[in-house]
Amino acid sequence: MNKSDGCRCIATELYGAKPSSVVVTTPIYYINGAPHIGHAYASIAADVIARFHRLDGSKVHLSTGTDEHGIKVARSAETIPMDVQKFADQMSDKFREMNRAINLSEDDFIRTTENRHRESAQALWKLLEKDIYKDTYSGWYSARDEEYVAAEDVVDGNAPSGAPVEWMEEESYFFRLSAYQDRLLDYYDKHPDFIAPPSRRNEVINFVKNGLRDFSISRNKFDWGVPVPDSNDHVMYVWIDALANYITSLGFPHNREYVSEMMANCIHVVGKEILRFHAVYWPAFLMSAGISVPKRVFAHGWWVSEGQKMSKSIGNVVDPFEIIEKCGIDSLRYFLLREIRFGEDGDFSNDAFQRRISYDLANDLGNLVQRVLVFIQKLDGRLSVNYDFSSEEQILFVHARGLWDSLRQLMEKQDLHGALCCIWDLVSESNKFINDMRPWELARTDVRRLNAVLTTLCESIRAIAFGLAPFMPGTARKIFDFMNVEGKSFRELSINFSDVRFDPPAPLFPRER
Ligand code: ME8
Repeated sequence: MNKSDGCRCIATELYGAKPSSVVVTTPIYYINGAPHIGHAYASIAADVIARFHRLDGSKVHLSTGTDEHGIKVARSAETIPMDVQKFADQMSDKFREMNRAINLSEDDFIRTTENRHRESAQALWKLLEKDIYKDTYSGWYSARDEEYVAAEDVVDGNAPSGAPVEWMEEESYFFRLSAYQDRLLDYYDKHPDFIAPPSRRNEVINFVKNGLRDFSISRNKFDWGVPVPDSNDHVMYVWIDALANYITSLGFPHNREYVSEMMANCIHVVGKEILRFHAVYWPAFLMSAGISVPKRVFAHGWWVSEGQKMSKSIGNVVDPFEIIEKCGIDSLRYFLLREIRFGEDGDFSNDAFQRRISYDLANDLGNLVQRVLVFIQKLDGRLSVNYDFSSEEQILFVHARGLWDSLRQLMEKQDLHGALCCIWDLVSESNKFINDMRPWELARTDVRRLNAVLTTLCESIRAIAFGLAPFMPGTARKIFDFMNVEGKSFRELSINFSDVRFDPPAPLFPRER
């Protein structure tokens, strides 16, 4: 490695600017209960995707919020009893609190009871009117799922999800979904990456191939919802209202061209149970309204707790606030995204969580940073300029410099788990490099070589911290602070380690709190 391409690597050169727009969304959550680990998971995943693209130079809009209408919420308020709007205000605040606790970098928090949203949902309805007609609905409804259930799917009075159903008979507006079957199939065919992970694609295609029925999109025996335009006695079905949040957040009904352009760059992160709403109903609505269909709907899996479905009656609901208080948010973010592939189901077990914290975080990453920075303290916190790199060092340099490109490829597919594994490969290689290079011996025998070894390790740690920044923003920041580059953004970070005054490090992951 020569002087010009030695350790003076400039992040912006390495990582390249990629100015494009990316919209990332979380589901908007029902407010009938307090936020739990499942909500935190979906939002953390969306946050990582958003942060990654921001660091990669894109203009990002991350939206989240609360889904406040519908029978489920109205009934929850009734049982307290409490005014439903007041109930909504209180519960929505709990989700804002969760966002602060999980370090969500949202650009917008949207509540479906806001005026801007009512305006947007009603404007969307007007655009759909050519596909809307009035008829009478009679059939089964599951309030817990806020979903109509086909008669053949009702078993012993329950929906496939296990939720009880109730018979409904009322005048209703219908959306002509049946007219979109071919267009949807054509769309899936031409956009093979629209539904992710790929394993979920066939499930949706088969559902659509089995035939789409028009479905009811209003209620008239109930008023906790967005009023249907030009109708005195109907409110919108909560899912039309809810899905519209994504365009409300982009400014709809104003500036429709911009909204449509942004939707084409949109990645929806949703749980697998609501994939159908996002990959079938939502694109049909958008096609009908003349707005672009999102780029991707990523369906993530479900967490259970200690092997069992989380439920209040079992008392095994994982409370994100408690874990964050005890172990810190970055540990939780890491565990959720590392423990399972994004898209698969997971089991939140305390043992597995503790194992990840002590092996991956404290031992592998924490010790790497600690060992290197403690060594540098032995050199009075400074490295001398040294471009005399051995082939072992050059190999590690190349790995470190290639990290972001590898992450970019994985993050294109929202492979968050793969990205963390890729970062940990570099962590392991760096730890192995320390063991092979034996800096403790070099400190006695060859200080010049010691400088080269430590410089290489700093470059590797810098790349690790940069890669970790979307996943564990607090930890990445701490590492950069130890390296005394406070105030510089990760992208600007220009490395000449001989200019850096290193501070004595504190442990990255203190074992007890
Ligand atoms: O469905 N494991 O809201 P919701 C993993 N308002 N993720 C989980 C989870 C678990 N055990 N439990 C919940 C709604 N989630 C609608 C959405 S969007 C326009 C409207 C996550 O409060 C998962 O992302 O039931 C799921 O899709 C979301 O929370 C559902 O939240």
